[in-house]
Amino acid sequence: GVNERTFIAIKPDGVQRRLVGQIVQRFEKKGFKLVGMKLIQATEGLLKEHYTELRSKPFFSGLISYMSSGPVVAMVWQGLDVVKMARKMLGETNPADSLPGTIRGDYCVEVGRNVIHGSDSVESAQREISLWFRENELQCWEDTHSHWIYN
Ligand code: DAT
Ligand code: MG
Repeated sequence: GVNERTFIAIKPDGVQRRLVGQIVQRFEKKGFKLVGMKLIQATEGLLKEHYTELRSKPFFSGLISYMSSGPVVAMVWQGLDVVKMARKMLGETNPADSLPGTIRGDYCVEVGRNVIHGSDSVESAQREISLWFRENELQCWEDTHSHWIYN
């Protein structure tokens, strides 16, 4: 439904490369609603929990050091089918497989520096949102032009 939420994070390379504004603008222009956002230096503990499914992968320790190498912009976006649509906006995990027009297709070249995270299912979105945000950091605000986005 229209109240679906996803967790999006602009990774340390995205922050360093000053891509925050352009990435946020893509989600705003699409019509999604921003309900949470913070700049955070993630601890290794948080990141290991966030990526727990990947803990046996050979790239896991490199992934954790990359993700903890600087602040990330953690966000929660809300809207119809936002989990799936945000994944489409991101592109594929490997930027080389990502079409131009997607965030990874437009802004990066290597899988180990792929600029942005997005939840891969509604269940993982709920898990990741509760891992990164407290309930009182999420805002429920009335979107005064939602009838121009939803009929
Ligand atoms: P995604 O971020 O598209 O959900 P994932 O959950 O499979 O992809 O992996 C999480 C991150 O781990 C990914 O954004 C970049 C890194 N990663 C994945 N596969 C990798 C690989 N083969 N080599 C290096 N890093 C990889
Ligand atoms: Mg993933």
